Parts: sequence; C-alpha cells; structure tokens
Amino acid sequence: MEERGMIREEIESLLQEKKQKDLAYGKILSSMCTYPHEIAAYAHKMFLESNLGDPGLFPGTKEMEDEVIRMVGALLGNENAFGYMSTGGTESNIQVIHAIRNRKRREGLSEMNIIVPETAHFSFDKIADILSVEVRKAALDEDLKVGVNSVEELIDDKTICVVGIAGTTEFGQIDPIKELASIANEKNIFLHVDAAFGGFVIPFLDEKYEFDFSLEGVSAISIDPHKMGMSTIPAGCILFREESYLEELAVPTPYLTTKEQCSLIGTRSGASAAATYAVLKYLGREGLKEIVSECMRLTRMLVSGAKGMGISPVIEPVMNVVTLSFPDAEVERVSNALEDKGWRVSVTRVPKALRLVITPHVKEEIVKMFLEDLGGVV
Ligand code: 0PR
Repeated sequence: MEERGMIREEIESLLQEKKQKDLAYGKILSSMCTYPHEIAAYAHKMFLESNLGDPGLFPGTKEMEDEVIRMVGALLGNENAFGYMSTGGTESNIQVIHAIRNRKRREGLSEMNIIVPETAHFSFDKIADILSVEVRKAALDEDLKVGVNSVEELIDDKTICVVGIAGTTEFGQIDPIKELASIANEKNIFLHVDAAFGGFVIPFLDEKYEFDFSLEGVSAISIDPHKMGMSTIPAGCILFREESYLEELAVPTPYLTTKEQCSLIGTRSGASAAATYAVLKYLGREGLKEIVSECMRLTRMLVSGAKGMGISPVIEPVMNVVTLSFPDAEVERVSNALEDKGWRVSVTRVPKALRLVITPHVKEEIVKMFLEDLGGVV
C-alpha cells in the first residue's frame, strides 16, 4: 500500500482496467454461475454491511435468512427443514458430514467412512482431508448414475453417510435417490443429497424426479442460490430434516448477541441472504420455472445441432448440462480450438467429453454462434 491514497477517478479507472481483463459471461459455457438477477444485486448492495455472524445486530437480515431456509425447504419437500445459509456447496457438504461425524464420534465410533459416487464434486476430497473420514467412491452405471449395488457393497459398520448427487457437476445426471433412500432407511444410515446445482433445476423440469425430503430416507440437502437460483456469490443453503444434526455443529459464542453458532465461518454475508430472499420472492416458482424451461429449450437445441454434425451426447441431457463425445485426443483439440475462438468450455474426466453448461446467460444467439464455430472446428 502507498503512503498516500489516490483520488477517486484514478481508482475508478484502475477498476475499469481490471474489469476489462475479466471475461464477460457471454461466451462462457463452462460455469455453473451466472449474472445475478437485477433485484438480487439491488438487495445485495442494500445490505452490504450486514453480518449474519452476529445476527442479533441484524434481526431483519436474520428474518430473511430464516425465510430463505423456509422457502427453499418447501421447494425441496419440507418447509420445516433446519439449516442456514452457507458460502456454497463446499461449505454445505463439509458441514453435513461434520454434523454426522460429530454425532457418531460422540456415540463412540472412531474410524468412519462415507460413500460418494465417483462423480462427486471435489469438495468431498476436501472433506476426507479436513474431517479425517475415509471417502469411498462408488462405481457408476452406464448412464453415469451411481450404481446402487456398488454403494451397497461398500457399506460396512463404519459407514456413517451415503451421498447421492442430484445434478452431477460434470454430466448433470441425477443419481437414483429413491433407491439410495430405501437403502439408507433399511440400514439406518444418513443420506445426504448434493443438489448444489440441481436443486433449483430439477423441481422445474417437465420430467419428475424424486430426490428431496419427500423421500423419507433423505436426511440433508445442499442447494446453491448462487448457481441456478440467480442470487449473488456467496449463497448456499444447508438443510437438515432434524434439528438435532444442526445442533451437532453448534459452538458457544459467549460475547456475541446469540449464544451459539453453527456455520463453519464466523463473519457471514448478510448481503447475499438479502439477495437470495429478494430474488426468490420476486421470481416465485413460476419465474424460476420459466428460467429453467428456457435453459432446457436451448440445451435441446444445442444437442440437436451437434447431432446434426454427427456428434453424440454422452448421455441425453437430463438437466442443462451437455457433454459431447469425441475420440479421446480429439476432445482437447476441439476444446482448444473453441477457446481460440473466444469460447470457454470444459472437459470431463471419465469418460472424456466436451462439457457445456447452459446457464441463464446463454441465449439463443449464443447457442447458434457456438454451433457455427463448433461446425467450423470439427
Ligand atoms: N456440489 C456440486 C454438485 C457442485 O457442482 C459444486 C460446484 C459444489 C458442490 C461446490 O459448490 P461451491 O463451488 O459453490 O462451493 N460446482 C462448480 C464446479 O466445480 C462450481 C463452479 C462454478 C466452478 C462456476 C467454476 C465456475 O466458473 O464446476
């Protein structure tokens, strides 16, 4: 830092310069995030100083957080779910496993494992490291859903949790949550559903999937307003069916306005709670459904354009994620050539494929332009 500050105009031009270096979302097809809705940005700015780490000072913001948890719980089959707004899917996943780990440790278990699909997000690798639980990866079936038999084979008397994914990061696939829920019920194991991406998509698809608290065996869900919920970053939600699991996370906070805290982080953005509250109230289920329907229309348009060039999807898209198959070495070449044309795309691990996420900033003209460039490249 310099000894003397700069004038405002200089700062503004520095900021402009940096902003120019960032990419606009327009040609980004690799991101699960998008522009926040205008009303979310408005609310975020209005509550910039609000800190949910000390909610007694910001009771209005706290009311909005509680209302978000109620609205999102209701969307996911249980308006009486218990939880809080996290910084996103990573924190939510960590805290769910943290809660069940604490419960089992109190009950005297020392070695523990959890079972996640091979497609699980890398936040579960962080969990293995931070929480010292073994993370076992279950094999997939041919549709890239977790194989229920593989999950069952991995379960032993040290298994404290099974994880299913409702909207996998790489393929947008939905695991057979109903089958996982019946295993969880039968064996009395905690089932966590990672719906960080899918939570704001699946309820609005034409096809109906059972994946939420309406299934008795589902004990917890992660869902992220900062992905398909059109909110600002950072906004995640962690939801438990039973309050007692949230209490496993409580730490006493003697000198604050509240007696205890359950979040992983201390100081916590009230701005993104306000943003989420505002955008969910503004759009309602109808507005969210419209957004998802348009993403799905463009997803189908993209897939049929690709098929017209002889390129097949790895799976018929279930959600707004498209993965296109190429011979192995060809994927890298295609993805590099597209990047040279200004697109941002990604490549999946296994099977290797070109991955495109059709988030709300992806408009019809963008899909048409992309298909033209894809045609040129292949
Ligand atoms: N669970 C699932 C199923 C996810 O897809 C993700 C993130 C997480 C958990 C973790 O969420 P947070 O990153 O909010 O903690 N999936 C995206 C991914 O890793 C996140 C992302 C978004 C990455 C935008 C890049 C990007 O530009 O691909």
